[in-house]
Amino acid sequence: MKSTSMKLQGKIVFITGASAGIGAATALAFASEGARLLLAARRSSKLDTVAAECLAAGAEAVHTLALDVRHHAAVAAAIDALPSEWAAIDVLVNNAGLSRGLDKLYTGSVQDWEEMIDTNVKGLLYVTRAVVPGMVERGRGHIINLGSTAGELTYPNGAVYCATKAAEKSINDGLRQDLLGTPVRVTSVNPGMVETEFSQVRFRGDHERAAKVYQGLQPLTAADVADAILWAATRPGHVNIAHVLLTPVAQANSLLFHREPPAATPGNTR
Ligand code: NDP
Ligand code: 8X3
Repeated sequence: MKSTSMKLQGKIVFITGASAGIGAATALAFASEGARLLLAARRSSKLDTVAAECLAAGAEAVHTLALDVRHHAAVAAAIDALPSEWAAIDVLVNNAGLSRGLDKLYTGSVQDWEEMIDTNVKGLLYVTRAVVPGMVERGRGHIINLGSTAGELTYPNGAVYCATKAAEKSINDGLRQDLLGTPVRVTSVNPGMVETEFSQVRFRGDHERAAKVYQGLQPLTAADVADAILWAATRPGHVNIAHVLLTPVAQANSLLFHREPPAATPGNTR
C-alpha cells in the first residue's frame, strides 16, 4: 500500500520558545507548509516579529501566547483559555529551553540549576500534561521534544544542563510507551552544536565567550534543526520517528570536535 506524507496545511502547530533560535526557525518551516501556528515564549515583542514573518511565509494564521513554561498554573490556564479555533493542537514542539553557566558541579549556582530544571524538565512536562490529553481524545497528534547530544553523553562543567536533556530522553521514551494504543506520535530531535542565542544565554550576554563555542567549526543552523523537525512531522501517519540525532560534520558527540586553527593573518606572521 502506498503511504502518503502527513500534510500540514491548516494543522495547528504549537511551538514553545518560538521567539528565537530553533523555535523561530521551526515556526517559519511550518509556516511555509501552510500550518496554523500557536507561538509561545516570554518575549512577546520578539514573538510578534516571528508571527509577522510566518504570515509572510505562508502560515494560514498565527496566534501568540506570552508564556513562561516554568509556571504550571499559567501553562494550564493558557491552554485552557485558548479560543476554540486554536484548541485542537495537532503538533506540539516542546522546544523552550536554556543552559546557564559552565561550572564544576560542586561549585555551580543553585539558582542556575533551578532555572534549567524548571524550564527544560518541568516546563516541558507542564506543557505536555496540558496538551496531550486533548490529542488522545481527538485521536490524533504528534509531540516533538528537543533533546540534545548533551542528553546522550555528559560533558565536563555541564552536568546539570546534560541531566535536563537526559531527563528529556527518558520523558520522550516514557511518553511514547504511555501513548501506545493511541495514534499519537512522539519524537525527540537531538541536535549537537547549533548557533542560536543559546550560548549568549548560557554566558549571560558575554559575546566573546559565546563566539568561542563555535570557533573553528561550522555549527548547525536553527534552520537545519527545523528541517529535521519538519521531516519527522511529515512522515506518513503510521510512522513514528523515535529520535533524530544531528550534528555538525565537525562534531562526533558532545565531547569530540574538530576545530580548524584560526587562519594566519599578515599581522600575526613574523
Ligand atoms: P535560544 O536561546 O535561541 O532560544 C530559546 C527559546 O526558548 C527562546 O525562544 C526563549 O524565549 C525560550 N524560552 C527560554 N526559557 C523559557 C521559558 N521559561 N518559557 C518560555 N520560553 C522560554 O536557544 P535554542 O533555539 O538553541 O534552543 C532551543 C532548544 O534547543 C532548547 O531546548 C535547547 O536546549 C535545545 N538545543 C539547543 C542546542 C544548541 O546548540 N543551540 C543543541 C541541542 C538542543 P524567551 O526568552 O522569549 O522566553
Ligand atoms: C546544546 C548543545 O553541546 O552546547 O544542547 O550542550 S551543547
